[in-house]
Amino acid sequence: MNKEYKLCACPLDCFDVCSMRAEIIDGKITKLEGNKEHPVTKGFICEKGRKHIDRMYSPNRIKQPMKKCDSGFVEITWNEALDTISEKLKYYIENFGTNSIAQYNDGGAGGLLKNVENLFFDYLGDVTLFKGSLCWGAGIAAQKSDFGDVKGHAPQDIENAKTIIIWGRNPAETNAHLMPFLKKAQENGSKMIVIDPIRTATADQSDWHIQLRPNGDGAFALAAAKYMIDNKLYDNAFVETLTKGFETIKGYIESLPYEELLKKSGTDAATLKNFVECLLMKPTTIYIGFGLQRYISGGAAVRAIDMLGALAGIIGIPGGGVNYANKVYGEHINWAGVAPAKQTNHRYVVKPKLATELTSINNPDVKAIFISRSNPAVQLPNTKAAVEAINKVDFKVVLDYFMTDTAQLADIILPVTYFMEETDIVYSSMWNASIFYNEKLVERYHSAKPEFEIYSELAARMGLMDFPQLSEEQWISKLLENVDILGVTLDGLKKEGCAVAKTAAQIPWADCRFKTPSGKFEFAEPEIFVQYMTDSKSTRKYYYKLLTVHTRESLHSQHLMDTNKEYPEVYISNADTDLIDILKLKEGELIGLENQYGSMKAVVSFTDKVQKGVLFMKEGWWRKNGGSVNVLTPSDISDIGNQATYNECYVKIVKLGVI
Ligand SMILES: Nc1nc2c(c(=O)[nH]1)N[C@H]1C(S)=C(S)[C@@H](COP(=O)(O)OP(=O)(O)OC[C@H]3O[C@@H](n4cnc5c(=O)[nH]c(N)nc54)[C@H](O)[C@@H]3O)O[C@H]1N2
Ligand SMILES: Nc1nc2c(c(=O)[nH]1)N[C@H]1C(S)=C(S)[C@@H](COP(=O)(O)OP(=O)(O)OC[C@H]3O[C@@H](n4cnc5c(=O)[nH]c(N)nc54)[C@H](O)[C@@H]3O)O[C@H]1N2
Ligand code: SF4
Ligand SMILES: [Mo]
Repeated sequence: MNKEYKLCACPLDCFDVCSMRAEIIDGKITKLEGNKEHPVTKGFICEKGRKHIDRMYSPNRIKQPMKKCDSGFVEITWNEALDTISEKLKYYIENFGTNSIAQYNDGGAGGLLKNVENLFFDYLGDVTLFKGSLCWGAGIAAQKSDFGDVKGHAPQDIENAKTIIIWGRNPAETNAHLMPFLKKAQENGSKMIVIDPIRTATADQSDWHIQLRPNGDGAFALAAAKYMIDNKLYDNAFVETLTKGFETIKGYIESLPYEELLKKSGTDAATLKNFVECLLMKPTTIYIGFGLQRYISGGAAVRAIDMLGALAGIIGIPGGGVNYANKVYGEHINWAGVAPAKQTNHRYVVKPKLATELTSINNPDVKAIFISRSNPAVQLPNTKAAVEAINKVDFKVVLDYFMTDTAQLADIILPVTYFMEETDIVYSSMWNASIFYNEKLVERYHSAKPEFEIYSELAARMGLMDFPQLSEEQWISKLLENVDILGVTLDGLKKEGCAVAKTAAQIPWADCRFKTPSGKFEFAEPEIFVQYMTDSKSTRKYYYKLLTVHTRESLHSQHLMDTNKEYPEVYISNADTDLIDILKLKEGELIGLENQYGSMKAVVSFTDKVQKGVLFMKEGWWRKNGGSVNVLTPSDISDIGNQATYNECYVKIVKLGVI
């Protein structure tokens, strides 16, 4: 028996990106556990991490490329699959131009070499790509406007904070390794406040849960700013020397009536006063999540919170910061060194609007679409229309491990390798500055191939002579050529398995050199906040507000594949007495949810975690299990950043079987 241990990292689209230790017996992974030596993830992995073994060895994985025929999918050889794809591409390009080819992907796996697929399309020419975000776009655009970039404090720095504000974020479910840092800070006397319309598992661990109305955050932050300005409580030194645009925003905020702001946020004057007092118990750190920016005014909400950070003078100090995400490595990857000589000029469809825009772009129409590292048939908003739009495309290629709802739409499915079957670099955390060398640990499953190999073979078939034909080791060393600036070397990574960027700012903006055009923190112009002052009810047709949240059981749709429940739960406030007294809804009852985008069935679960009129559901349910909640969500975008607005969702509750 040959037994060995190797390090690897979990590449799921999760804040944590855990360092793991794999036990390998006779070439088979027998156990995955946390690497105790890692400074952030410290030896603990979640259930999804442990499930990697089952998923990698699952008999349900796709073994061979598959082609859709009248009778369903049939297995074909790689040669047949790649020949068919290249012939189709050549035909479409010749007859309709390169713009008729579209590429859609997302964060389904965090490997560096996964992105070689993007390069293929750059070499192909001016194709159709997707811009905007299902995830974090409004907040990213907001922080770029205010600070010039998106930087987070090192995870450990939270322990320096006296006050911790977790705003629209639910780390107990989505960022498990933030929780021990929070707990330690609380044990040392820090006060933790959670602002969320749902009393989440994180709120349960807080010292104070402020339950705002959904989308009440911008108004609440403006009210807090007004309170600080009116009472001259703001950090004058910071504002005077390090900010731009204060006088204009001050005049606007002074003109806003408290009553209206408090009404819109669903809170009261005492809460506001108490909140500002806590905010000023410095150092204070704010952690913003992604739920609160999935609204039309999502960018404005984040800009209002950034503004509070500036007014409170908590920027650039230990235990401070307005943390949204942490972009460390991306800009240092040497894509320029492998890019095609000719600059490409792609055509873009706004990703959250795929449902309505994919079919409306023409000259040329999209004839072929490649979908990878994503499950848009479940995860895109307005999925009924999105699936129809994807179905209208002549030729669809999906790269995945499993027969997902999206793979079902494909004409050809290409099976990809699991991360333990390939060598790659992983640095996909949106929170900590870790980077990992993931060595190939086991043989590939049947005929599965890594993306870089698939696209290298396609490039050769397409006659893209300049496309770099490199081995995975060569790709990695080429792409990491410039990361030594972060104190990381490939040799060191190979030896140690992981590293943390040394020069990545532990305390962002401590040097007071913001990356905005003015070099200062830039307050938003009043116009961006005006939407809080206009009544959005006119566009609202249905009464119940439906929020969707991420859940610890699954990374989006991935781990809900094997759920044996027939329908998802919808959580309904037990303060909604009309539903109980008049509609006679009962716990466990199957009901219908409906709006202008679609309808679905869900099982009633009453809860005291939300206020009257607010429902919530977990995202990621497959169609075979009654999903996806996205049949009900709008394909609109936020004010800035082209962000999907999943939480702008109102529904009607339908009692089934009753007319
Ligand atoms: N286990 C697990 N972990 C994950 C993921 C997963 O699917 N599963 N997904 C990963 C990804 S891709 C992402 S983007 C992150 C997301 O991480 P989070 O941002 O932590 O999670 P979300 O569930 O998107 O939203 C966070 C909270 O926003 C709240 N919210 C909704 N509307 C409002 C509002 O108007 N105001 C306020 N204040 N709060 C509001 C929701 O109630 C929810 O509790 O998690 C990552 N981690
Ligand atoms: N209603 C609602 N909808 C949401 C959200 C919400 O809060 N509410 N959240 C949104 C957010 S934040 C995000 S980030 C998106 C996520 O949207 P997606 O990224 O589309 O979601 P996943 O379900 O993670 O799908 C990833 C797919 O990639 C596959 N995969 C994994 N590894 C690899 C690989 O190495 N190569 C290839 N080719 N495929 C691989 C998996 O098997 C899986 O099918 O969903 C969004 N959708
Ligand atoms: S899903 Fe997140 S918490 Fe779980 S093992 Fe992977 S990185 Fe760690
Ligand atoms: Mo996300």
